[in-house]
Amino acid sequence: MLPALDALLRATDPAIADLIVAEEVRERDTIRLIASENYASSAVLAAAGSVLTNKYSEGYAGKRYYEGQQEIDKIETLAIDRAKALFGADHANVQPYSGSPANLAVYFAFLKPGDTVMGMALPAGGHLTHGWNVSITGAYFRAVQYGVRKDTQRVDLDEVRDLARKEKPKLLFAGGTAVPRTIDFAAYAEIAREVGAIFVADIAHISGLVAAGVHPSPVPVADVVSTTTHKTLRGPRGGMLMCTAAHAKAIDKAVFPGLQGGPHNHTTAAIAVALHEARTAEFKQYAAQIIANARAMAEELVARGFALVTGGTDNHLILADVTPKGLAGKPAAKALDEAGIVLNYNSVPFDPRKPFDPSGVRIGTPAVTSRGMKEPEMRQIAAWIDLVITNHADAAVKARVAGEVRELCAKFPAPGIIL
Ligand code: DSN
Repeated sequence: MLPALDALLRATDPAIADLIVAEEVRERDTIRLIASENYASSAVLAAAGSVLTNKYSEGYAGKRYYEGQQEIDKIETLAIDRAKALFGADHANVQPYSGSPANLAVYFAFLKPGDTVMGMALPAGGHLTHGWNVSITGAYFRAVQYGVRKDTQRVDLDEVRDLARKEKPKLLFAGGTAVPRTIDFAAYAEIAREVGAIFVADIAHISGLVAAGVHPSPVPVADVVSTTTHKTLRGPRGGMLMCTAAHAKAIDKAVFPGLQGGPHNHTTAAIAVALHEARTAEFKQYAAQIIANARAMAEELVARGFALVTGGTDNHLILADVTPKGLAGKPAAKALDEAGIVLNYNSVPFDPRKPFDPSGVRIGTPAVTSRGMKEPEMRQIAAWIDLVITNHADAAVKARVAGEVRELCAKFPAPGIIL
């Protein structure tokens, strides 16, 4: 935190000030490989921590339910215009509080309870809000789930088409949280068109890659595109919906007043800043490097005997079955955390183990790439992962790796961390 801000906070609440600094130290001194996390820039953090948090503004620019919107209208309009320009969308709504509310608004815009939604099953790499049974989307709607093929561990679009023809969903979701391969949005769009479904591309994980042109964009083919703003896009925690002009009214009405009250204006401003940053040549290089880094890490892990889902990656994430290394995903993640390498345990497709104690770990490169790390560092990190998993019970090995991790981190300053 900036020293002046730290002093202000500390004077009122030293307990929280200490905890924030401790978290900053953790983010500075560890290798963060959680595929959905990143380092927001100081500019994004400044907007997110501003007086905009004070303002209520239910409604949309020019049509609000509270006065005093002179600056808020301009901020939200700027964010919308930047989203439309960056992604080439007809319409953007920047008010969803995050990805799950954004997706819920899509349901509210197009479905009635009991209608059919089709999405990728969570254990195959989908998201809770794509109709998984424990989510409201699986409880209040009739959810049909597709998975991946056992032999390739990839989505079989012929199977998706057959299921869609049989089940006639009103909404078809593509995307997920553990999909290491390029998503063929055009093929999903064709299936949705054939069965009369609204096609929703959830690009939460890959929106930075899409914005930079290093992953095909669903915008030309999807009815609705849903995203978070804090993953590869590197903005604040938030959500965004983009859609064709034909669906603009339904989407806006579903977000407000359908699902949410006042938008979080500090977040809207920070999203606008992130969208501004994402237009730069530097960001395009960053996005390309995320993928180059993931590939380098995947190659090194394969060489070291890890079983990667689909055999590798096309994007920012790797899903590795660690059981061939003699350990399950959860103890592997815990041992790595002790060694300063932070990731999450994750189910792999057809996992014989339970979701709370699965076979795999998920590894993402967005955050380490934001620090400027490149292929040699990825190979080093893969070597540490191997060493720690192989010696997971050895406290000395974990302590030694944690020290080496700190030394590496010191050479690659993290955006937004001021200590
Ligand atoms: N929790 C996010 C992730 O880690 O992928 C998805 O919502």
